[in-house]
Amino acid sequence: MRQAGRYLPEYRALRRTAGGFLDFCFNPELAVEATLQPIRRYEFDAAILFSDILVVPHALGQKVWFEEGRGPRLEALADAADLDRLEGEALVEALHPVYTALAVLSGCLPPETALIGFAGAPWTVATYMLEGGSSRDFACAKHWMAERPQDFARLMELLARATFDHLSAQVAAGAEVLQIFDSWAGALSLDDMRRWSLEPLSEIVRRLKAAHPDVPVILFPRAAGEVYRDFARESGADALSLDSSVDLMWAREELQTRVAVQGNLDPQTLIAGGTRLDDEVRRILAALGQGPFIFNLGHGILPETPLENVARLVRIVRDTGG
Ligand code: 1CP
Repeated sequence: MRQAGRYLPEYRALRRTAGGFLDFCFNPELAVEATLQPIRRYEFDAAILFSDILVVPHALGQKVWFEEGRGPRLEALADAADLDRLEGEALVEALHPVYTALAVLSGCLPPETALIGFAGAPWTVATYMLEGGSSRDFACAKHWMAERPQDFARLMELLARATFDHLSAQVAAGAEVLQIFDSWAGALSLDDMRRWSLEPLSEIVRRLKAAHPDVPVILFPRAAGEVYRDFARESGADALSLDSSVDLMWAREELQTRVAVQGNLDPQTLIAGGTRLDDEVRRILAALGQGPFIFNLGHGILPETPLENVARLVRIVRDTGG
């Protein structure tokens, strides 16, 4: 999940020099440095590009900014006229600093460290565009889905194309693996999850596989519950990222027989540390370590995570998992 984040003192120092968060994301030199910081400290097996899922709405022409302590803010889309103003054609041009950062990274990371590019899934990005920021109930997004189905479908199509274009350009710039975050998949009913998370993501994977057959794609339909099984069967993804609620034995039988799985340590357990952390890591490795598996957290690392617990985690995984 998020590696650089706010738990590293060197990240917080860099962040102070960067100005606004989007200026940070669009400054290739700083984005490269933020990507490399956790790799230098912990020698993880993979580096995830420092960027954000909300660079896409920004590149489409929506106003996006980040407020200290409040997270992302957007000028929410109000009607079809706002949709008409979004500009999909200029996306890749607008995001070229992101691709510059990837090109630099692919030249300077050690060959054994995989470089992961990413994007938000259409549904998750749409929630921010329609709500104007984070949300607890997704009332505006669900209102569009139910009351203005044609406009909603048009937005989702625009985002599916934008997601594909952005990911494809990341591969051209040097990304070796792609991950798509559907962080709010779990807010949908099971039917809507299939329609608005699984379907668009499967179509994006199909197009990515046609364009870049050798680039593995990881999907993270967070809190998708039993729909994870449909993702394993139908999405065409190489790997699924599991949130912390997914049962390990169920994942082994229903998912890992078809795709690689990634996850799913609870970020709170990493904060707790000690033998509780050791036991939980060993439990995850015992359940999933025999099949195709990427050790990871079940969601983003929290800012208050003690640095020594991360070092401890890496040590146990390497000692236990080989
Ligand atoms: O570790 C890294 O820094 C990797 C880059 C990365 C990634 C993969 C960032 C940097 N953000 C993301 C993905 C992301 N961004 C997701 C999907 C994964 C997830 O569920 O966490 C989402 C939903 C966002 C949107 C976003 N951006 C939020 C979440 C708000 C909410 O609704 O809960 C926040 C707080 C941001 C800002 C952000 N993005 C990244 C960082 C390091 C930060 C913190 C900014 C800071 O320095 O203050």
